[in-house]
Amino acid sequence: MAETKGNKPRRQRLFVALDLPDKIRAGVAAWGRDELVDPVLKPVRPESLHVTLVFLGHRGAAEVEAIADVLRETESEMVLSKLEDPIPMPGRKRASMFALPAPSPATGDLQRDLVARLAEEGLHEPEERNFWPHVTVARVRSEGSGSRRPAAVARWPAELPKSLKEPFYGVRLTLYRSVLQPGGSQYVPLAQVELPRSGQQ
Ligand code: 2AM
Repeated sequence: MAETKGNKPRRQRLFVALDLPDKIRAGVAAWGRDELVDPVLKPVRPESLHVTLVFLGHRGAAEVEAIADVLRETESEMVLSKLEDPIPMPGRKRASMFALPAPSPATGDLQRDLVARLAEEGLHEPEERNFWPHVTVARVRSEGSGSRRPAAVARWPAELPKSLKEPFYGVRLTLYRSVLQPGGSQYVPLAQVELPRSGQQ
């Protein structure tokens, strides 16, 4: 159950993300303006582009504070990452979203460390599936008339410019609250940690 109803405690939909540097976010947004143009696509807002590290689901206020504390105890340095060309998920046949894979051993290490520390505090149950770092850039609207099946995409997004495939550093961890809205979810930062440069902890 989400948000508030009657006297029920307010629960918030939470996730921890690695934020993209402004320059990368702006570059992906500019690419998206040219490429995420099929009318059945709903591009993710530029300010909402991120790599999800841990999806936490709906949590009460006390847990929000405890999760923020775990985040603040992160000892990782900034993590080297990179973006790859867009791919349809779960596959070409009936894509429900498009994502840019963001393969990075350092991001994987950071994700494992966060998951382990959250689990140790009883704040998260690790997922069975492997972590797949990616940036979701668009979701596909449903076919309509009550169907949940994604509509067919006629105009596929082309590859990224070379400049967007250069490695970059992920420099910030953010605990977000996701607020579901008709025009697309809005992500509200609740706690943030700047990751230090290598050798500057
Ligand atoms: P997605 O981009 O791959 O859809 C906010 O919704 C963020 O949490 C999104 O990045 C989304 O991933 C991720 N998310 C939503 N539901 C999730 C789930 N059940 N498991 C893992 N990640 C999820």
